[in-house]
Amino acid sequence: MIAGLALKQKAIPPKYFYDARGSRLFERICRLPEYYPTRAELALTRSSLPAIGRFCGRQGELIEYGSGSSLKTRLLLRRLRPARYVPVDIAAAALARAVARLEREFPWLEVRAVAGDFSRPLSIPAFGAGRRRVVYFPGSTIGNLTPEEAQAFLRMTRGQVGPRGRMLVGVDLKKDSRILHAAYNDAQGVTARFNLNLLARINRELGGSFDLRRFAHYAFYNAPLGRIEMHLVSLARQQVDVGAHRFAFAAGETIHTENSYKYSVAEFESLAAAGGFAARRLWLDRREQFALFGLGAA
Ligand code: AVJ
Repeated sequence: MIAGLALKQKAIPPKYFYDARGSRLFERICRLPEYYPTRAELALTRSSLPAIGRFCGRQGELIEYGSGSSLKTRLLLRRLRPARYVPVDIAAAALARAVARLEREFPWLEVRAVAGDFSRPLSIPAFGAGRRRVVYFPGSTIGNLTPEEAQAFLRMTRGQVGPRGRMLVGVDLKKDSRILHAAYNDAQGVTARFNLNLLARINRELGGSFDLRRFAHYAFYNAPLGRIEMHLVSLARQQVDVGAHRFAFAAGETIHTENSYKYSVAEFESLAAAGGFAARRLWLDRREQFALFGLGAA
């Protein structure tokens, strides 16, 4: 985190959004009228569940990059009845809560949680040789990675699932920039609080002296790069201490806190191919705002 604040373009990786307060704020974002991805993905998952079930098969191993707290996950668990479920999440608290709930709801399911950063190589213990491994990566969190990072990540996942394996990945599609802008600048200001919470977290955990009233949320669609960018703008010339480090901010200078890449179907299909996968299935919501790709070995 400190290293990012020392960069020419100050930056903090989005994984630091998800402390307990950040995770709660994100759950509120998912219910906002402007933030369509969660509802779109849930609707298409519901309506395509039989086809998704046929594509993935049953009694295999389901690995999810995310805590597994979502309704989508529970729909999949009921349909796929995996022999083992492995949720992987950096937010240990959210993960523990989700696992406790899943174990109550699915007493027949073996749950093996992994608290870790899925953008890094993960060692997931092998499970039943004959069983198919399915990786589930919902929510368009793949959008936090640059296309180069996403390609490397897909290649790593291809290695993990093997030639018989499958991957289900949720991808937010390119669309009218006004819809995208509104989704990251909601009228209630929840996304702004989610973004600013990063500074409160630094103050709490690293002894920072950020005055949140002197920073503002700023999110826009960068069309040439095909991504939403979130920033925190310094509203004045100021100095901030973080532990023994002092950082100077000019008025208008920003901290880059998140990228959320958007893809066309064709763009994501070629990214998947570069990662060693073939896009074998495609499920879209009614408004074609969000896609779930079913990937298999190329
Ligand atoms: C969880 C990364 C998919 O980029 O849309 C929501 C996070 N950031 N509002 C996204 C987020 C601002 C979200 N992902």
